[in-house]
Amino acid sequence: MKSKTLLVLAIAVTLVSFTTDCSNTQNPRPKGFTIEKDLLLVQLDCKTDVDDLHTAAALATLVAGSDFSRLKYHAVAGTYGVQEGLYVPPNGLLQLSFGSNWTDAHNSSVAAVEKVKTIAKETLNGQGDIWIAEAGQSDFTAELVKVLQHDLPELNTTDRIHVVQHSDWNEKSTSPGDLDFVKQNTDYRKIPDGNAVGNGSPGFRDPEYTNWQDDVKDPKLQEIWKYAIDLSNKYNGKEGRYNNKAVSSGGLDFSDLSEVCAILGIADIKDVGEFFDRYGN
Ligand SMILES: [Ca+2]
Ligand SMILES: [Ca+2]
Repeated sequence: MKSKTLLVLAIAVTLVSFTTDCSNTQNPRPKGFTIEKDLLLVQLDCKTDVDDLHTAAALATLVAGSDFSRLKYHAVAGTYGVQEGLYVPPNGLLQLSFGSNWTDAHNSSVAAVEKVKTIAKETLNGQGDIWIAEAGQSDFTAELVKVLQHDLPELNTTDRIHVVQHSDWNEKSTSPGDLDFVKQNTDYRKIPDGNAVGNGSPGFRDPEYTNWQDDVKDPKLQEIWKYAIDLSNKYNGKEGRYNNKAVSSGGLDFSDLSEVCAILGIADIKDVGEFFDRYGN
């Protein structure tokens, strides 16, 4: 009896280690962001939801802290897809938040693809990877990947270009061909929606979070948040644009920052309050 039990145990142990081995070879640990050499691209559609403005302010807050002082990042505005409706011009806010470290794809998508391509190639040539937080749709990403493939035919884009998306709506508002292309040609990662708390992504939409002034002490960041909130109030629900209820009730919505958090390994942040507790300055 005893030896039978031992035999069963031995077989079980062998089976378990065999399965573990298999899963290790079939599903290697997904790549993570390497701050020394990788580049973060934050691509804001700004059409027609104003929440990208809050996302820009939250990104400025994050990079102002010491944790990410070495982060190489670049913001792109106007990376929308096929959705109808009016644009929310973020230029003044992005200038204030990032200086010249952003590109305007609304003004000229072709020129923007060329400019971001040059920035991306610098990272790729230095053996770094590109990480794209899609605050909007994937049309711009598709164009960017195509020009990189043209310039760097040896580049394995599914290994070196990572795309993070949190929104079904953003996917549905991408040109279907472009979405397929990006899914096939990049390391495409879909994460839970950052508009809700407790689903595995930080929940960064909070209609009741009106006391941000208490949590942002740095004068420059205060100026950025005030600008972002004033600008979002100016455009929210106007001339057919989406009416973001979190914004109209005086709260905050930087749901798209959930993707940046996934990329930077800080997706354990629970909500808006915890974000400001950690990075409010
Ligand atoms: Ca957006
Ligand atoms: Ca949102």
